[in-house]
Amino acid sequence: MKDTHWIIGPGAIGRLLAHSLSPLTTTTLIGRRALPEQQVVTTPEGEQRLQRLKLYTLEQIALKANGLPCYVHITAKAMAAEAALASLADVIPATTPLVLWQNGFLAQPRITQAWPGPVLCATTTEGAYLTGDDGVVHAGRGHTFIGDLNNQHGGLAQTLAQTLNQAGLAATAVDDIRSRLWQKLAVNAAINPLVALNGVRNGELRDAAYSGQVEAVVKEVAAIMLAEGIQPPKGATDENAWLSMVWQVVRNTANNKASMLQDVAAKRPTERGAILGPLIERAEHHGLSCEVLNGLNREIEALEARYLS
Ligand code: KPL
Repeated sequence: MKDTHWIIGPGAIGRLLAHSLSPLTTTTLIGRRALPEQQVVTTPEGEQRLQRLKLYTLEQIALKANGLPCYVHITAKAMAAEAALASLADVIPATTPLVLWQNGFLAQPRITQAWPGPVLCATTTEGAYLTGDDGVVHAGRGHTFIGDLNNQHGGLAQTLAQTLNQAGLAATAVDDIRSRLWQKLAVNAAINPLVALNGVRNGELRDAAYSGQVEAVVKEVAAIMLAEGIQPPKGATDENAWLSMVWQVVRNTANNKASMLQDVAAKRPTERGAILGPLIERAEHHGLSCEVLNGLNREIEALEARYLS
């Protein structure tokens, strides 16, 4: 029997997953509003593929779903992940494996603690963006790491990684997903708020006007990571390792409009609560200075208030 995957959150990663998994699994993409079933994915090589996806709204899924899912992928944004799960909680058994695809470190520990079934977390460098209600561009191939915060579901993570690999999305099951989520969060904290506040692409952070601010954020982040026992990917523990990792991502993504900049431009709530929130909370817990992070959080909050109110 084919695996059954439900994906809740038809954003860029949700649709990329649906396009990739649909040919080899029974996949349903679930959103709040109806979307056209004919969907186009543009591959990193520029080829356009038309595919009929199974798309349901939250109201339809309870009535129309034929069988229960083997996995529920939650690809809604960090602030919406718990609400997305709550909207399915009466439809799926509480033993259903979940896969959380959020940035930051907010939804993951909360859902891991609250959900009785297995909760896998995924962190991905796949690049994708939407081009409207019926299109997603797979802008760059990346890699996805999968694991659970308590290292209890290694076999399940392996099985899912195998399925993703077969679907054309490179994936590896890991036993250090917590560190990997924090490492990504550290990079996001150094890049996203500054580019969102200044309306610049990632590469512009190298300009003299911003580079000092990047360094000031990384200084606070590095101290928090040290206190939390999170090492930068290359294994060093000094501040320079975090800084060089951030500059490397800035270089690699120089032309990107970071997700927080895109959120601000589209007048959507940002992921500041999932990115800056856990860092500030941990800094306060360890009695560390987080003036710069707090300042950025307040500025983004004020910016959001101008368009959300
Ligand atoms: O993950 C990203 C994002 O945009 O959220 C970075 C690494 C900053 C690349 O743009």
